[in-house]
Amino acid sequence: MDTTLANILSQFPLDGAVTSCERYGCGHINVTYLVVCDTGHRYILQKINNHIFKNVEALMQNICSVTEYLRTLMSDPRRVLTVVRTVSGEACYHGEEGYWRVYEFVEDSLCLQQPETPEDFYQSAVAFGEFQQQLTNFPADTLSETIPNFHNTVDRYRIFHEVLAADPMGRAKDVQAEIDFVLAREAEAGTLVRLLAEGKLPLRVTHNDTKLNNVMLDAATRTPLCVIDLDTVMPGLCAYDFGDSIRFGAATAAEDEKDLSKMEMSLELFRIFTEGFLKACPGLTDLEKETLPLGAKLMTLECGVRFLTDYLDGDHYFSVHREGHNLDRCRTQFKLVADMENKWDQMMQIVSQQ
Ligand code: ADP
Ligand code: GN1
Ligand code: MG
Repeated sequence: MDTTLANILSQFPLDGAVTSCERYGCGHINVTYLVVCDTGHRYILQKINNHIFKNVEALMQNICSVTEYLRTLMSDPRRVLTVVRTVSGEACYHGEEGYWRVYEFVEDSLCLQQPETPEDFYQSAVAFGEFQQQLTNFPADTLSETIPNFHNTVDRYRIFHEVLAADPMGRAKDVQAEIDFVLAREAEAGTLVRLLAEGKLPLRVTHNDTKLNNVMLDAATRTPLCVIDLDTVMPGLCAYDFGDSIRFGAATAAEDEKDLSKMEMSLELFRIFTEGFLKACPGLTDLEKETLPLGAKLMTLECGVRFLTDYLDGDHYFSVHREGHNLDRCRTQFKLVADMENKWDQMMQIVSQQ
């Protein structure tokens, strides 16, 4: 094993000697490794992306306080993500090599990129709905905003306009159709932000990155174990969590699929997710419920705008694995938005029937 990784791992009180440490998972933000010890004990090691998360101490503080809170509600240790503190008791190790943290590996679990069955998606809805429900009484004002304005779609547009005006890579001329798509929806994009500012929607503690691959299911029962990737847990709107789940999980193709004819939003998956989420998270206000379809549309639009912005800017934010990767991602998101616009009446009907 790499001596740098060995040195980093020596900062943590692991159960046994490390036998391997390999890159793992499909996240876009952190660098993730699977660590195996000679005792068979497994861990997740992550290099935290401190370009994106400017205050890593505050971020780890958020994660520790949320997981400690959730642990008081749960008896099974696999039902909450577990931070392994360093030998000196810190929530992460900070050295020349950056910021690193270790989690217990959630064993006998599944982490899916796409639902294998509709039931898997239903169970992920239960996981994210329960997560939000369990944090209803968590003191939101003790959490730091790990990325300010994370789902502030108006601010995402502001950044898009800035990058478009600068056009540092000279790429704008090739993506006029995508730019027009964004501009045509600018007025509507601010709706949730406005309803929040007007006090019409309540601020809750939300996950803010509710992709299907941020939930762990029990491999045997295929029911929820826990929600992971807690870097963006902070105050937010219910529609953000609902919406981001639909964006990723109700899509009929991968986020970076090149063949756009494969990409649609499945109304059946939308219905299934809505059912599971609302069952696990009752007590939403009427307006919160009513704005869930809008959450799906705006989270998808926002994500597409972020991919397009990063493409125009030279691919600094999201990990890219091929040329045009962010542009491909942006196109799938816009295809999904257009599909949601076509299916809008049915989406509203499904939510109102719950
Ligand atoms: P990113 O922010 O880069 O998406 P994640 O925290 O989501 O990073 O981790 C990336 C992937 O690593 C996850 O999608 C999952 O497959 C795996 N993973 C992360 N934490 C755990 C864990 N505690 N147990 C098992 N797998 C995990
Ligand atoms: C990133 O960390 P990961 O891969 O789960 C991003 C999300 C995007 C998502 C798009 C902190 O999520 O906001 O929706 O990629 N996370 C951050 O796949 O920016
Ligand atoms: Mg993730």
